[in-house]
Amino acid sequence: MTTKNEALQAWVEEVAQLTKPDRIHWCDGSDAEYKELLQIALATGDLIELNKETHPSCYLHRSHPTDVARTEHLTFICTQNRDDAGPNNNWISPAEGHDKIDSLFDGCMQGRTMYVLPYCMGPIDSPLARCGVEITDSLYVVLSMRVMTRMGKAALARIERDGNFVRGLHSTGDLSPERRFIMHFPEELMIKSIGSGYGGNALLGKKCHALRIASWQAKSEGWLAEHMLIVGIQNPEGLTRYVAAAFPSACGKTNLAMLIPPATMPGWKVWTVGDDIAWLHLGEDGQLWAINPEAGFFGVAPGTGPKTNPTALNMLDHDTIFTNVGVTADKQPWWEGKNKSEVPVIDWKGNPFDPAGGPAAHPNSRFTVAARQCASASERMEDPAGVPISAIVFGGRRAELAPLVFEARDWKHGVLVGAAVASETTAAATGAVGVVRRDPMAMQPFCGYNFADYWTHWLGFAEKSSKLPKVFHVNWFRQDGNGNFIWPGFGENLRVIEWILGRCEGTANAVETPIGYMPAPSDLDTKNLDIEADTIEALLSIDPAAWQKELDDIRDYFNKYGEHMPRALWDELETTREALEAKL
Ligand code: GTP
Ligand code: SPV
Ligand code: MN
Repeated sequence: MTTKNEALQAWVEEVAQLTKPDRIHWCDGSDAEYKELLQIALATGDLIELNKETHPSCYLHRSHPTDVARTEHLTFICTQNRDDAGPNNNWISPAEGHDKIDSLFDGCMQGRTMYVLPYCMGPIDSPLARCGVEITDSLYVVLSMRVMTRMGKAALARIERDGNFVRGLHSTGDLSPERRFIMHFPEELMIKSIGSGYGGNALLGKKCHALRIASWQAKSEGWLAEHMLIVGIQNPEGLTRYVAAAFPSACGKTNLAMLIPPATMPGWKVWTVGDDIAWLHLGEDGQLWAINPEAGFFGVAPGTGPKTNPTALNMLDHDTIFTNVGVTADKQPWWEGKNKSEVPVIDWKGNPFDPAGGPAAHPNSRFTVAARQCASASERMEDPAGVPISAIVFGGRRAELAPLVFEARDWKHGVLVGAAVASETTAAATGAVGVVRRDPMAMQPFCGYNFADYWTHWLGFAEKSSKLPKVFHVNWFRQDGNGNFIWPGFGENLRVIEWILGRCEGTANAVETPIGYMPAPSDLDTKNLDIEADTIEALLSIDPAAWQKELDDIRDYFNKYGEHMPRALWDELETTREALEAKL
């Protein structure tokens, strides 16, 4: 199979000349092809078959031990003007970038097969969907992209019809961190990634295309590409409202997207539309409409258990690829928090498990599974128009400071609330874990251009519509002095969502505070919730002195963006500061 699209044909030939593969395989995405590639992956050891009885068609992949998370210091945005990439990105010029990375691609596929993967991000018949082609020499990437995107024939047909597509070139190279780069050329709609086989570095449809390149396109075309889950919340009266929420990596998006209402909240239902990425467009009705560009979930395994996320656990017992989890004696996948009755005997590196040597599953071990396997999958997951968003929720992992929930005064204040998100770092990226860093809109690793221009773009929506969603901030991760979470989280988070939707409908009460509107303890539904009154009090109060320090930190951070900073954000910060000072 080759293509009628001459630009694509020419690019594939050009890449083959550079990388010198033994064979070229154009993927059609069919079941027969999947079976054939799976057999090769099992023979090469790229995949290991798990227990056929308990986990039919489930496989384990072990990545190189130095290649288990995104590597942000090796990720670049290559634009003509350095300013366009902004202080939030690593930058080198496109010419230098191509030079540097092409020298690593030279001959890197010798003796290997080069796979050409046409894929579509978003429902194949959606005008909001976009296509790409990834060229890779990794079978793990091929098999994962088939789950995570609409990959194959239909995508190629769309590319041949519309003409445009994002180009992604990937090779695992020699896996050496010294020769690992993930480069983006937004002006050319191109991605080049070498030296890593890990998810976010290698499955180019996901963070590289659907966030970094798409955010760049979204800016010039008037839409938003965001690191957000999309979830439908159905109340006991049967009314469903959709919420989009941006939390940094490993801070609870998949869990909220698949939340199981607590037994104490009968009649509520939760419908999953997406768990990681949302593309948002203003509809003709003035509302913000969201599609999930992905077709699968690449979720964090540790902590996924029968109490925390049974919906996820239940979809993982067939047709799933696991990456870097442990294994039990009878070859079942295992990770910390999965359940208490099974025990791991092999760790994520493939060695006999020794509890003294760390966890059995890598803290950033993951599952890759088709969205249709999710019991709470929304019937509108495939809707070409997407779903209308009532509320945008920002959040972070903050042991201190940030209350359980607050509401922005209006859209512009909401942009400040998003731009001011900070969160403790997690195992989703290499580097220290548990350090608070600024992560605006949960997009620090993913915004493909200057954050200040991005905030200007966000602010601009205020002029385009009067029906924008309300904006909120949540924190499920407040801790007591002993490091215990004081909010039960998971299913109980629905109580906070209930208040949020009540605010959107105009039925829930709030008190005005310097940082925005907050529920008084009596405004939050805590019926049958086993929690002390003073814990609720602590979760719903703010410390003005600590917040003043936080505002200083936000100011210092914004100063890095110099002339690019939109005036309106400084004004919002000043309004907040004045309100706080009045309380001190
Ligand atoms: P990425 O896929 O990296 O973007 O992560 P994510 O935002 O989807 O995070 P996910 O839902 O996978 O959660 C990450 C970790 O946080 C898991 O170990 C969860 O068990 C834990 N977690 C999620 N929600 C909560 C919560 O409400 N409270 C607490 N304490 N932990 C939570
Ligand atoms: C994240 O780190 O936010 C993820 C996993 O969702 S990755 O695809 O590796 O980016
Ligand atoms: Mn993510």
